[in-house]
Amino acid sequence: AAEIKEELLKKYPPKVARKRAKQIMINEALENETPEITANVRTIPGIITMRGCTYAGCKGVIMGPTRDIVNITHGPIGCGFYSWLTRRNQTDAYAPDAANYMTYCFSTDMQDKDIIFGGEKKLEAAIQEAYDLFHPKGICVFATCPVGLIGDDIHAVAAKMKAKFGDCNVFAFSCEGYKGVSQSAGHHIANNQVFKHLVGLDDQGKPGKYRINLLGEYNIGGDGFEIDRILNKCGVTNIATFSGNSTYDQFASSHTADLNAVMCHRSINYVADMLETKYGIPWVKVNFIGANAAAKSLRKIASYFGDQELIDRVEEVIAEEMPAVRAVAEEVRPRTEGKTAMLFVGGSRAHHYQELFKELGMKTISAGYEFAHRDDYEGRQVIPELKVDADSRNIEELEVSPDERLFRPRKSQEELRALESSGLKFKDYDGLIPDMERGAVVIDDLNQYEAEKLVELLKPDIFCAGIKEKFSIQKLGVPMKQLHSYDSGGPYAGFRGAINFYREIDRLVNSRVWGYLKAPWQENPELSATYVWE
Ligand code: CFM
Ligand code: HCA
Repeated sequence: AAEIKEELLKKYPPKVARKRAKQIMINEALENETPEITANVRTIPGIITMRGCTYAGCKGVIMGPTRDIVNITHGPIGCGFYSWLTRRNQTDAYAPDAANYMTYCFSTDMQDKDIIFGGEKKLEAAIQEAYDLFHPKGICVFATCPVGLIGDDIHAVAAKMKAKFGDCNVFAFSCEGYKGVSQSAGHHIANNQVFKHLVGLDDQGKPGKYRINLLGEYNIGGDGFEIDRILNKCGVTNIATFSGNSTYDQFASSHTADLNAVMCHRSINYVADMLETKYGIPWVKVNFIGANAAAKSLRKIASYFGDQELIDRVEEVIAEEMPAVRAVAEEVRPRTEGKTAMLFVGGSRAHHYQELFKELGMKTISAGYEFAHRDDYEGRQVIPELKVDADSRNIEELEVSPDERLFRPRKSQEELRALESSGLKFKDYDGLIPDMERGAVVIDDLNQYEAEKLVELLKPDIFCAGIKEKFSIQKLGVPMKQLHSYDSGGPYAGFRGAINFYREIDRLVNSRVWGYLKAPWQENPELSATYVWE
């Protein structure tokens, strides 16, 4: 395995190789010890990264899936267009009274003259137009790179319009693309503003006996619909999903839930902490990707509430759902057993999807995140030792204290301790590395060059990543599955999702079509355009 790392680094100039060496790790730790990896640092200039920008993380990822807030991109049109539903986040537009603005792409469409003379007037007019047309509950404004550079005060414009309307919550996000090292900074900026301007405004919330929020689930390919189906069946009420299939009112009443279940740790773990500090809601990590993982998560939620009625109901649901899942797994497994996978996705799927591959008897030989932090690799125990650098200091950390009116501990200290000693872990996430086999290659912020090299060296049966990687991998003769957009498939969460995934992976790893395909330059070497140094 060490040779693999050496091979990956061989072509780099020494300084680049030294930096990348800290982000490439062979999982060869001693027992009970997780090796350290460098993460959440700037991509080296010149490298073709898989990452996106801070604006993408804020507007596209976190706020994109909310249907009844008008999201206005203040910037050139490309930014708004790129972040317009490319993520395949779905919403239930048939819900009663559902206002759905997700099919629109709102942008101030900045031009050269706005860059020169300032864009605040144009932004004000855009907010007014959106209000007049739709009368939405909320309007959000997102800054793009040029807005940060010219210094438009988007927060002042938003505050002015909010005061003017009186019945529409207008707030803004300083999520200029260049602001952080990746999308991750954008998640934080988005979540902070939602927490400050929206959470806690509505004390009603849906009624129910077992009331939770689902944090870090974005309803890609309908994953959230399947999770909601399962929760409903168990009798668990989902007050708010952050932010798949979400609405303004869900966010506003999320502080009334009694438990936060955290799915994507990277994009939202700090919100779970803030909700606990301010309102007294404990949190647990869950994972609904993989049938066994989903069952485990349901049991975790049930054990938190501790009612025998719920515990029994969850077991009934699992017993009802599992036979169909097992039947497909058994059918497929003889064809998938022993095959190998590589997973390179943003911040949590590279970990979560390993569960599904395990259920197919497949081995994840290499994986990594585009932009997750060390705690997502090594576990939350490293958080106190994380280095604060100029880039992370740039992202606001909210100071949160118990709310005088709304803080209400959901369980007493003794109850929490009793639950912990019975095996339920709060605020806990061990990260990806401990779940991976020894000798597996863990790589942070993988790039185009390394992706191709890795496939050439380890020849996986399937490679999972995003749209930028898709075609270059297929040209190497290896099947490629997008784990961001799911190509056009999904859902893959929950029990029905597991069935969809088993069938899809069976088709992919057992189809020989990519192996037969030759890229034009493989058939006609004169097209390979090799640069010859004279
Ligand atoms: Fe969380 Fe996500 Fe992901 Fe993410 Fe993303 Fe995404 Fe992703 Mo693309 S919030 S970190 S910023 S699970 S958009 S729904 S698929 S990179 S692994
Ligand atoms: C983003 C969104 C993205 C991109 C996916 C991809 C998504 O990072 O801005 O590269 O295929 O999930 O749509 O992560």
